[in-house]
Amino acid sequence: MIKKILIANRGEIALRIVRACRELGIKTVAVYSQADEQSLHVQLADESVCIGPAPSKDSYLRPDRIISAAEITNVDAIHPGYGFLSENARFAEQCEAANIKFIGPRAESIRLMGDKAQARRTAIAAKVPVVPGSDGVIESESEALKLAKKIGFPVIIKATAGGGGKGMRVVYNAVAFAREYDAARAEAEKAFGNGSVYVEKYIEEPRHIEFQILGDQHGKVIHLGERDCSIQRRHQKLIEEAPSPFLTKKLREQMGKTAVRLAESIGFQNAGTLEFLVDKNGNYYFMEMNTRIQVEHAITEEITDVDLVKYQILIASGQHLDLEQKNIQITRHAIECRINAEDPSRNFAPCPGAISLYYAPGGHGVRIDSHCYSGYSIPPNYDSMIGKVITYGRSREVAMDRMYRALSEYIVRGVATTIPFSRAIMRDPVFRASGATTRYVEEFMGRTPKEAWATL
Ligand code: MV4
Repeated sequence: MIKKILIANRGEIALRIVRACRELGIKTVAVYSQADEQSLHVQLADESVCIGPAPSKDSYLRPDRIISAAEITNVDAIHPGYGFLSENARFAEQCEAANIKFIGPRAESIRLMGDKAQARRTAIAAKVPVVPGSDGVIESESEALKLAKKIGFPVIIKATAGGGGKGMRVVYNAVAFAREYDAARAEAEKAFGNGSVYVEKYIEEPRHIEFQILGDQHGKVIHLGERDCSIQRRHQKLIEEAPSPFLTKKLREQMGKTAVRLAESIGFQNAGTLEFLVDKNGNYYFMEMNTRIQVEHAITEEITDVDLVKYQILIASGQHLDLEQKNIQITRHAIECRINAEDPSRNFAPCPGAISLYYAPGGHGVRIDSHCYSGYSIPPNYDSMIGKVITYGRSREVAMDRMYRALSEYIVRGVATTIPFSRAIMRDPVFRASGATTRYVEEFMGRTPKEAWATL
């Protein structure tokens, strides 16, 4: 049994993990950088260890320091949260080598899914639909162009080591191809130290729909429905909801089965997410798999009443998954708005600094996952998320109206936030009619001046 866990993360997810541990009767150890001495996760954990100076590369990204902290405090397991070392296969191996459980998938699964071209091949082998494209890495520009002509323009060039849209280029015709191919390679080389790319048919205005899965160490895999994450800006998700207003019951069942089949085919253990693009005709294509708990996991928890972080811990301790697919019922609708210290009217520029006054909303159907409080200072070294507002209810309409109400009572003074932006979207007729594709934010900003937000 796991008795004590080190949380290799910060911010709201560190708190989220402390909460799951408390309910399971497990002791917690927080690690923190010098910039995070005042953080709530340090206050709320049973013990804490400083692991270095503010920059992530000298603290939260240092496997050696984290494992030393784990050894000193004698923990049984490490929970990596999201970001930082959560999808670092080497770190997972180092934990196991130090006889500390890594709360996540086996290193082999992390490595496999971390390579996008290999993930694609694995999907094809499991008869999971993928976007038409290359079978693996492309070695030369002429080979790439030949393939682009075969699958038909527009095409998208992607970095094998990619993620977050880096090293990605959309190409509309053969004339532009050479330039974009070189640009994608150079960008990938710079960002990941790996310039290899592959080519796919470009799906225009898709929806981003992802399935949550849980797999135990005994071969059982279930899914917990989908999340619609189409509302993004520059590959940063801003608003997510579950279930997707776009999926039919039939499509949901089909995609869920597909997600489980792919996870089973690699013997996947713990919590994971399979991302799909869905086109306007309801064709779906596997994109990539995230082998960690995600920021937006809470909306799945609220529609299924399954505590995903608790299950991550129970699975890592070797327990059999006591959930059956047929008992996973979705009876509610949930929406999440990520609230960032960013100024939407200044191109979403980050605004770190001191929060002079903080008051979080509450009431029926509202969940706040945040590490902030009055007097807390947001360090400039990490992401700018202040917290997540999750609202839920018996219909999408109720969840949207509740979100509008909750955002109206959220007080964050001292820094600019995305609260007014998210609030305006809750009243936007296009969003309310569930018409959001991945181009939505750009389109919304183009037709809605900031002065109009408060009057929507
Ligand atoms: C695509 C695509 C269209 N066609 N692939 C963006 C990040 C990475 N996870 C995959 N991405 C895309 N891949 C094909 N073949 C469009 C995107 C895309 C996107 C996907 C999900 C959410 C927002 C997006 C915004 C721009 C592009």
